[in-house]
Amino acid sequence: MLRFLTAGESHGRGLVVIVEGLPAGLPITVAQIADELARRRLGFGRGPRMRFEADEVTLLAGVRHGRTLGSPVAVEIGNSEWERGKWNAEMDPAPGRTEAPLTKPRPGHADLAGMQKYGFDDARNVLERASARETAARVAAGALAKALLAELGVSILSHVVRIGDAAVPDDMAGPEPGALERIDASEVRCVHPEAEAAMVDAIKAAARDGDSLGGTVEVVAHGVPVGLGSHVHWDRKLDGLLAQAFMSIQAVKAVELGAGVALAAQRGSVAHDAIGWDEADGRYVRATTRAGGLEGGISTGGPLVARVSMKPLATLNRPVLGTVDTATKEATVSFRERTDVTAVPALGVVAETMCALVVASEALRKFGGDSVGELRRNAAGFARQVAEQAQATTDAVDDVAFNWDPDEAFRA
Ligand code: EPS
Repeated sequence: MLRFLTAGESHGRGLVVIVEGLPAGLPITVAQIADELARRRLGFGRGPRMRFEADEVTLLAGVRHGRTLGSPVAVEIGNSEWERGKWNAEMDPAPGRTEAPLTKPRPGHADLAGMQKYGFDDARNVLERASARETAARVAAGALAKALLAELGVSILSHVVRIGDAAVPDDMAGPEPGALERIDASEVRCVHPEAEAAMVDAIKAAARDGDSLGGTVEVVAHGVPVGLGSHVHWDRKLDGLLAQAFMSIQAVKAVELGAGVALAAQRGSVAHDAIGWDEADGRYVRATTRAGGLEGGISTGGPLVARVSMKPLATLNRPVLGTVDTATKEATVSFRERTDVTAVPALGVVAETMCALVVASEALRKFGGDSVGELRRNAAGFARQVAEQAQATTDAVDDVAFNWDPDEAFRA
């Protein structure tokens, strides 16, 4: 199991993440973490902050001479503006008060519900933590999870399939393993050139209007071993764990696994992934990924495929959303803040992160091990067991426990 905790406010001194459960011996460098953080800042449509925010990374604990020690890994990410003194007074931890409380909560943000829940009269006390800045800390943790998964031959990528009303064709094939560089080279992280151009146009149009756009990313994990997650209990199902993790990302409103929603409209005879036997490789195969690589909450060994959708950001450059000033109760429009037109390209990187953290955690639960070598040995041993089981032919069907005979069942 892998656990992680983040702390930090958007305009505070910085963010911290502690990751517990990583085995010893995993190669980790600051550059690896910084590269992932830089990917998260990519994307046409992001606001001014992403241009100057440098994501200053410090490995505080848990790594020595480039390898994990098996102890908790702590990473600090400094906020550039703190260094420049811009927010030091406003976000000072020392006793004091603000001269400019935010009292015009944005509909769609955590502002008002958070003020009510915590008894605040300043929305900043809520928004500083609700901000998607927190995802930088998650992405640092995700870089560690990805490094662990690489040891098991698992790679995770994402690409943008929709921004506003601009989308890739429904039947577009998902990108192959190793396509990440090509995806990141696109300014909206979209691999379909026409859709990419339409997305850029949509962002420009929304920017002109001071508006914001939501969208959808697809996350694909290649090389996930069969057998992660379990059908035996609700909180062990890998599909449920992934859905929770994706839904926890700021502004996400929908998660779809495999063909998801479309399956609801289809007949059972065409909605599933038929199982075949590959004689040459001696393994079971599926030509389709309608189930998203998950059956009964267990990974099937095929690619994991998920789509994650976010709503348009609630902070607008031209505030038009109706709200109430909580100090005067007068009708007004929500406060204006520096913001992004869209963060959908960054959502892909954050969704990769959450997928990596969940899959790495489940891989550690199944294979265990205190060192990377032990983990790899255990995973290889299980892969061998699965291959041997697949090869073994059943001598006498009657001897197989729990064998379900459809003829028998329908006669009853
Ligand atoms: C955000 C508002 C903007 C975004 C921010 C999320 O921040 P600021 O108000 O400082 O310009 O840039 O995203 C990040 C800081 C980030 O690192 O992703 C919000 O209101 O959630």
